[in-house]
Amino acid sequence: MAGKLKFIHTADIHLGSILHLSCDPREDILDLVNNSTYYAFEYICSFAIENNVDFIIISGDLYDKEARSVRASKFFIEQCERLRENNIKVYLIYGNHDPLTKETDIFHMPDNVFTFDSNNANSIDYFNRDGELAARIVGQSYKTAAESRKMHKTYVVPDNSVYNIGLLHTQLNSNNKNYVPSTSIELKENVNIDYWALGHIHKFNIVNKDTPTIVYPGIPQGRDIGEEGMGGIILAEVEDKSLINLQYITTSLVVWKKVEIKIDEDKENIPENLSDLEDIMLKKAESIVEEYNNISKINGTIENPPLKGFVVQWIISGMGAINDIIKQSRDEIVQVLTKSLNDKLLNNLPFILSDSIEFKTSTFDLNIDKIIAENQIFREVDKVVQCCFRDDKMKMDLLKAMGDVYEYSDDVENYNEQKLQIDEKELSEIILKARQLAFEKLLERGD
Ligand SMILES: [Mn+2]
Repeated sequence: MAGKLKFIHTADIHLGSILHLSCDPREDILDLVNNSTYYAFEYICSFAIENNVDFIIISGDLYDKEARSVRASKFFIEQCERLRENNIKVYLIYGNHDPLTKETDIFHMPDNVFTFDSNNANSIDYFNRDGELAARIVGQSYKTAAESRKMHKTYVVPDNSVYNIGLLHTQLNSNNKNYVPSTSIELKENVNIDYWALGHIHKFNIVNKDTPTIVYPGIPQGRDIGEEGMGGIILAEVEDKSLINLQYITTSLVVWKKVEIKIDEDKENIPENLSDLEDIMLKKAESIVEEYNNISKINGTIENPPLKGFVVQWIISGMGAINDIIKQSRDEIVQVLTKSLNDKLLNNLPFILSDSIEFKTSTFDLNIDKIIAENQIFREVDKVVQCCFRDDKMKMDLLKAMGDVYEYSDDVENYNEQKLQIDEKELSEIILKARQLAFEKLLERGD
């Protein structure tokens, strides 16, 4: 039936990038660290075949680097061959991480793969398996890593007699002009487009539910703690030119998770030593797995979700006497505790990999507002802290004092790989942590 259509919308696969762990991973986990982005894409293709979709659209950043690796290119082609055997087409634009600078590919692309040009926007007709015109796909690739062209304004389709899909790698509704600046209003102005398949933002987001549907699928496999949570793709179904189903399908093999434990939250169970603390962490790990099992039961449509495990970054905070133990040998405790947790949790399915443990505990009840109000010395320290927040020059001096390894940046896409990035939020956290440390030291002195 001409009016029926089923497709997958994905983006930001970043083939070839590895998982950026803080720890040295155990050998049996190395394969996942190096290959999860590949496995996630392989899963997407298997899912497409099992669900008999018409086509897959990829809205940019298929590859991680401008210099596409030979291995990633070969892998992509092999997967597309599988799709070809199953009569599934692939429509693809390139983004800021894999711009189309040269018009040549390293290998021959199979004939079921359609790549959009970087000079002009093009519209491609999709004919379904009965040979009927069933959709049009319009798109344009990046030519360079930064693109200020408002490509979407040149997306033209002849009419709205079929379902029209626009592929756009864009930073929507933002002041940043480097990534095809667009607004929801501009997208809606193109009345012939029914579905805007966006890419670039690595988080799943339905920007507009009604027509036109505007969606970011997010990254299928997160690569660091900044890409926390279950990554996935969109499965869309269309009947008689209207979207009848839009489903988020999780595709991550490894899920990143920040977990905070407040040691003074459960007053009956404040840990007295490291064994107590480890017990609390183990219980928490159990609840992560339980929560996941419950979710997959609810969404139980997929038989074999690819998830293998979680990478957890622990934050231990709150007040308790255990802080005296922690203070004395923080680094050694992190090492011993991490190893012990990994020995117990890394062999399970899904596994829990404890990647890092950060202690933010204190011995005293640091009611900071109260201390500042009551004591002149603390007030003076806080004045300096407040200056750091207000005075940009002081802030930058502070950053300089922390060492050359850091660089201030709030653009996650466009950074110097030689340096560690610090944004406003992290810098504020460091300043507040410094204040806490100073207060603790002062309180230790007693008077
Ligand atoms: Mn991306």
